[in-house]
Amino acid sequence: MKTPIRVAVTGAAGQIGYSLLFRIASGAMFGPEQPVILHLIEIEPALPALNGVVMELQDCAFPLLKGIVATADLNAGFKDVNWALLVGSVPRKQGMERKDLLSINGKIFTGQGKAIAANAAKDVRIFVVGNPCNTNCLIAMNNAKSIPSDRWFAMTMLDQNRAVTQLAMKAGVDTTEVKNLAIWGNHSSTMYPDYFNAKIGGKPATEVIKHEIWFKDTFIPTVQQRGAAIIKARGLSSAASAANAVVDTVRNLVNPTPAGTCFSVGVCSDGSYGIEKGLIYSFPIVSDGKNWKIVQGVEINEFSREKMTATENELKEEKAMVAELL
Ligand code: NAX
Repeated sequence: MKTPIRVAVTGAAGQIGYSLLFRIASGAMFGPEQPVILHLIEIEPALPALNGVVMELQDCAFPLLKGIVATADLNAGFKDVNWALLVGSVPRKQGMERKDLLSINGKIFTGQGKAIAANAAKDVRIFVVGNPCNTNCLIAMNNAKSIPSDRWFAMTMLDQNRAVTQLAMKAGVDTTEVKNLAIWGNHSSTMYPDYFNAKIGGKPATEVIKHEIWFKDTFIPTVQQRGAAIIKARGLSSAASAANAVVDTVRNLVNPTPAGTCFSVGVCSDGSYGIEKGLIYSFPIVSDGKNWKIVQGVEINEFSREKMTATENELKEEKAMVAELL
């Protein structure tokens, strides 16, 4: 049996946590041979609810689950962890400006960044889900300078999965036929699902779906507004699909990417495609199971460039709003 890896999840008593933890413990994230110890981190008032989640995890008798730490203490929570999945954050309330949300959540992520740097395992990788996830990731990364910048990630896989399904449904094919649908930029309504470079059954998506107006007027807005549509229908934000995207992202990072394909995740920009260095920006990525790189040479037409710049500008604005936390 392999040595267990330690996986911290913040906001563990929340909606996403309730779907995510059981999938990690079942082996869906790290595979059927990899035991795990879960570190569940919550704020003090949520500890009783978290205790209920712990009891349910125990009641699954998962063979791969070798221990549970449930705590509101960040030092204990991040002690020796190999992965930190930062899901918990404060949701936007009515009347709250984006700046207010950035500032409230920003303070959470300065503290968590520092605690991760002080306590986590040498190989720790950090994946931010709590919104605004790109900028929260930027804040945590800048408060944990001892951890290399290639270990920080922000989630755009839910956007990718949403986009893949929309293309598959329109083309009348299985989702497995859709490849290389990259999300560029911020996880917000400005993110850009790059249909020009997507393939359906090995052919350019724009050759299979010969309907330029559909891509611009239906596809992009549907993907960009999907989160809001789910809130409207369910009265709650996406949770199971978000947890699924967390599993997909980590699995994509810890396994070699199949040849000729890529996946989307927010990473620290190295200036590729002219995107400002240091921003947490979603690119098409490939992994060898240990290291990842940004796919180079993707064709960028005028329309794509305009969209990529718009979402980059939003990230620059967010960065400026939290400048004092960096
Ligand atoms: P919930 O409100 O159900 O749960 C959040 C949990 O975080 C709560 O239990 C709360 O007590 C806890 N929490 C708050 N502050 C904390 C702190 N400082 N330390 C530890 N825990 C803390 O939200 P849920 O639906 O689970 O969503 C969690 C986050 O994911 C939200 O910020 C949400 O906006 C974000 N999402 C991000 C997505 C993405 O694609 N990047 C998609 C889904 C989701 O909207």
